[in-house]
Amino acid sequence: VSYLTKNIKILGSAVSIGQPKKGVEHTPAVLKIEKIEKLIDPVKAEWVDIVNQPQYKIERLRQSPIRNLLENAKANKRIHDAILKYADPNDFFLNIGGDHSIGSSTVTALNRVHNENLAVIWIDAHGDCNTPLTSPSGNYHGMPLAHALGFFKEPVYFDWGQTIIPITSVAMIGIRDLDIEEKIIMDKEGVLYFTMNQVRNIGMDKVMGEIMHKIDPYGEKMIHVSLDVDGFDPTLFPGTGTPVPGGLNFNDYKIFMKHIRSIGERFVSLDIVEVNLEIERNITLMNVKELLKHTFH
Ligand code: 4U7
Ligand code: MN
Ligand code: MN
Ligand code: MN
Repeated sequence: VSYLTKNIKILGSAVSIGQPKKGVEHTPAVLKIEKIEKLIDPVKAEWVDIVNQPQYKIERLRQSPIRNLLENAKANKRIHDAILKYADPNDFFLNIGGDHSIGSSTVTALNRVHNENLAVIWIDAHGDCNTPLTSPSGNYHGMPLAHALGFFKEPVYFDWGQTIIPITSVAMIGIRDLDIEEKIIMDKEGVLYFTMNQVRNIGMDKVMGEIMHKIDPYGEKMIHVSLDVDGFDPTLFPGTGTPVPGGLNFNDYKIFMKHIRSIGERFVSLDIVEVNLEIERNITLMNVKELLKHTFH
């Protein structure tokens, strides 16, 4: 059975506090005006809600190595609670960001929805595995995977009972910009990642074969894809806050989707994040729609 037979619930996460560039919080509203649900499936796809971030002002004095720690924690709690409220294990759940700071709550909440049986494929130019102590920027969007994997804890602020994703259930594709200390953590903890060079050398087909074998050896896990559009080449998605040259193209994505399609109804959810239409609108919006076509048709 295909995931395409399911109802598709779309949640917007209008969040930009995970990084300093404004604009990315408006993407859910723009995509709602553009009626992407019609493009996805005129009958089975619908928006359930758009979660807004709390009021904030850029900190003048940092109280934590995480910029806007409290606001990030609040935004993530709202998203976490919205997913537990709206997500049904029988539906497909689509999260529209927002910056990638929402990834820690989408992944952990969906893991709860699916009885702690979620495996995650994280498409990104970056590792998103900084801890507050290694982060060169203090921007939480560079830390959500580290958080979801339990590489650090913020129990006082992120008090929504984050369930930790086992490291054996996670794989990354498209990596080409890791910070030095971030890479040390990833290698020490044994994060499975495929760099852009590896994708070019062995091809997406082989990459996905190895990933599925590693994260879901018995073919029983529910699969979530967290897709940071900066994993793609910036010529395709120029509207993103942290572009890095030399990324994925739509041919790679087609091969990726061929593998995802073969897991059928166990493909349960997708994040699309880091789309900033105020940085560039025409090409980026066109390719967001292209991405949705390749994913849902
Ligand atoms: B994204 C960075 F230092 N590693 O931590 C950091 F290079 O969600 C970038 O993948 C993080 O876009 C990018 O700030 C986070 C930086
Ligand atoms: Mn990211
Ligand atoms: Mn990124
Ligand atoms: Mn980014």
